[in-house]
Amino acid sequence: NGYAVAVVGATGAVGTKMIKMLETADFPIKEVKFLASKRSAGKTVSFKDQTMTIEETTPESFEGIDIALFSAGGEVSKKFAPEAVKRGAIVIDNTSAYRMDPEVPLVVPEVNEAALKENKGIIANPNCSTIQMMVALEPIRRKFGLKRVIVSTYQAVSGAGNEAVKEMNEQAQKMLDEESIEAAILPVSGDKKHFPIAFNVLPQIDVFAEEGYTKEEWKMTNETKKIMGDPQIKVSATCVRVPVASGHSESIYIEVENEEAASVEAMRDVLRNAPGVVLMDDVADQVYPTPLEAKDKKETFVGRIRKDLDAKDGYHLWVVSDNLLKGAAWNSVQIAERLHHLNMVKSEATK
Ligand code: A2P
Ligand code: 11C
Repeated sequence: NGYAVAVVGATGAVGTKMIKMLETADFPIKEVKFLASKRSAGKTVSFKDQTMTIEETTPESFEGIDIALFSAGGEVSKKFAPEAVKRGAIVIDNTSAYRMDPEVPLVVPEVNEAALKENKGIIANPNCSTIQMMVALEPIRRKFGLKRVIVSTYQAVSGAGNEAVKEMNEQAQKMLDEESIEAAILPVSGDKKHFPIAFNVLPQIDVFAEEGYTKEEWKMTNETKKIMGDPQIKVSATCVRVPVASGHSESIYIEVENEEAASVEAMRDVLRNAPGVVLMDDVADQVYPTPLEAKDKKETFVGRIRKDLDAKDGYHLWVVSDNLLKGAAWNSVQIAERLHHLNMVKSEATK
């Protein structure tokens, strides 16, 4: 008894973490299927105490699957997610393929779990940098109202995939050895130019789009409005890649609606009791979150809460989370857990 679960992109940076998160998921699993491209077919991965063989993704891969987790790029999701839905699976998609589709809920369970009920077979997992910002800001929005967000990110290289992390490590070693280095992937594999990330900082994540903002920056703007259900919230982002393997950090400036009720202490109280948040904020004792400390943790860590020096309604926060976990694999598996508890996964008996 239990669900048949497929992971598409099982060899990738996020897919391997999805497999890890499934090992401790709180729903019953009767079968797992780990899918990737033809290149990986035949490779093995371990799941609990079993050795599993990776298979090539085809439409038929989804026969009998109840839950399909996708993280193999938008094109793969566009091609195969409808095939999975057609065969009765519920799809949780970690790519940007369906996020802004009005028919597809975009869900962070701590924020808008109720939106799951509107799904038509596909549920989208937001972008990693958006997710951790939502976990930290939703409790503040509920208590004090939120007018405006200005965010600068310090994003880890694993957000661009395993190959990008390999590129950073090789560049770092070569620079230490005083050898010449090459860049072939970052900032974006598809763009014309590439720059080294080792011992560097790149103010470009994804390609440039309207108004001089990158697609990653537009995701933070548009996804925030959709997840919080408020098109009026003003959000501008500057997304920056830093030479960190995992863990995204964000410096967030907010303006609240109810400035009389808000204070640094009131904000700390709200965040101390907020789901998925760990408050680490005591500068007298140098307590604040860093990406190394957030690694392999499911929570979003918040510190450095302080009032703006000029704006009466303005506050600054520092927010850190493991981009591969809450930013991707854990949020996806958490959605699956919620679907199970809400009785929303069709299993063999109910299809
Ligand atoms: P593969 O290893 O076979 O190329 P990352 O985000 O770390 O770059 O990983 C991308 C993931 O997407 C990998 O698991 C990769 O598998 C998978 N992938 C890439 N192209 C396809 C495809 N055409 N069909 C299925 N999976 C794919
Ligand atoms: C990064 N946020 O850090 C990106 C990765 O839309 O799912 C995730 C891209 C996405 O590069």
